[in-house]
Amino acid sequence: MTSSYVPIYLGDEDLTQETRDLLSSLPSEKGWLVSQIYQFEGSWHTQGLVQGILNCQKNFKANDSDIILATTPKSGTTWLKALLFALIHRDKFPVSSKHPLLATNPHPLVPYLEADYRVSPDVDFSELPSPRLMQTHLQHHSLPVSIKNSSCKIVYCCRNPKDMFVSLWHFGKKLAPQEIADYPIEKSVEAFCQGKFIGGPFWDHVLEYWYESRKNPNKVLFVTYEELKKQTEVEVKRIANFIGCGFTAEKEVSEIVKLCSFESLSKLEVNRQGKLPNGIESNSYFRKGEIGGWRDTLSESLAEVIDRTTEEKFRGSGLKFSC
Ligand code: PAP
Repeated sequence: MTSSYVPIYLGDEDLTQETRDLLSSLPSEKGWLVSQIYQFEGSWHTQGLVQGILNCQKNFKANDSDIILATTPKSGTTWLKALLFALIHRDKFPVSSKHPLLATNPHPLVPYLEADYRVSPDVDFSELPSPRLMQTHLQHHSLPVSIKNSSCKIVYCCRNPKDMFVSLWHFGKKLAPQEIADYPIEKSVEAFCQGKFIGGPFWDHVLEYWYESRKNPNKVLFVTYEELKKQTEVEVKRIANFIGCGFTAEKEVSEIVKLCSFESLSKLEVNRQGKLPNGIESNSYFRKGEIGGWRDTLSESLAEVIDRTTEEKFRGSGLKFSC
């Protein structure tokens, strides 16, 4: 089903004059997912998100103890929000029938920086329990300066581009106005490979965090959806050690992994029904949760187009996706 709904944080109302002036100087494109996108600091965004990014860059002050989850869209954000929330707060919220993740979708539990700054330029995160956990889709070079200059930690997660594209494709079809929902998949793949979609280009996003994680492994942890899926407990322990809350009991690890699994979360009433505060249906964030699911949607020739782009962009980086 399609709707003409645009999530609040992508909306184009109430832009400041400063943002309007900036937008008029930026390259812009019509296209896939939303009617107009703008290239700001090398990445493509809606007008509303440009406003949110500017507010965030200006007003967000990171604390040394903060944990920032950075992801490319549709690459495991919901899953990692759940895992990180459960890990960080496991003393306060041990896994039990009263765990907040059983009653609340992971998204409202973890602020989304540039979207929250879009909705309210003076949003205040000082009330969040320490260590504060927040999420962003920003490229590394666009992060607020205090994230880069403080000792806060960045957990980065990306996913193989074909599954990421397909996940975004289905999400977009559910949310976008009719004329955009009918956008041909061939043109969407083309836009994806040119990087011209919300949050794109994919490869530049991944490479920046990849190199940062190698340069500064205590600051940036590089995680992939595929590794997290294949060896969840190993990866969750690696993440826990990185953010300074390593495990002593194996049972705790398996309980958290189970609580946050696709199978558990997607069955919960709270994730099957209703809408999130951003206006998006909760179940939009739980589709298949698989590796290699792109085969149901992409023809071999379109998959090859994405593979060729990946090969070109990742050449010499040491990075590879195997599916
Ligand atoms: P976002 O960046 O817009 O917040 P994000 O959560 O990264 O979205 O992506 C949603 C994808 O993660 C969906 O993938 P699919 O379309 O290929 O199915 C969704 O199913 C998957 N997902 C959500 N929760 C989990 C989970 N607990 N475990 C594994 N995959 C998950």
